[in-house]
Amino acid sequence: MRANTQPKRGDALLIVDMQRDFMPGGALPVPHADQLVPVINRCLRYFTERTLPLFASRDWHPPGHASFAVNGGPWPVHCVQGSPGAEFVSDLLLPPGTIVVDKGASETGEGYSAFENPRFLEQLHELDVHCLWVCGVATDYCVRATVLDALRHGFHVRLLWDGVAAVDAQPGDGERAIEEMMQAGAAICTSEGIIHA
Ligand code: VGL
Ligand code: ZN
Repeated sequence: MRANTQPKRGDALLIVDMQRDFMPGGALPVPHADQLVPVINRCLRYFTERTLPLFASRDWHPPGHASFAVNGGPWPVHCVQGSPGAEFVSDLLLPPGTIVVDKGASETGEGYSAFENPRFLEQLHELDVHCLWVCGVATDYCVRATVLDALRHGFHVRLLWDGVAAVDAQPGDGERAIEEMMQAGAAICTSEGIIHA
């Protein structure tokens, strides 16, 4: 099941939505999301040392976002633009060159996929990226939507199995999302596989 090869030229790391509101105690907590931080930091260091591109997506909603329960949507208010909950987790060691991809920034649209921001695809092309290594939250929402879009756009995807966490609103949602991403062509790998191979 594992497909570990080392990140190389043409590869980039994408960290999905590692923001305070998605951590335990936040507005829309993803169980165990805080435990991803050391894993993702190790990946960040690996990519940084090899000067490979780093992207960090950010859920970045206006107060009137359609996904909020107060506006008729499924979620509590979370990741409101400029609010403390929308900040990246402070112990995530994002280097200055990290490219931030905001999504969900208009009132309509679900805002799950980083490809909803058209700049993301342009930047991937500009930097000659062909393969995305993906980690972050949530496996069953933004990670899933972003990975499926990346595959549709023709990118290779390596999902960092130990670098993602799921909401699991229904038990098994995260596992089913991983299965779906694999069926669509994503390879599953681990941070251990990158660092110790
Ligand atoms: C997300 C639900 C609502 C995510 C964002 O980052 O997976 N999930 N907004
Ligand atoms: Zn959201």
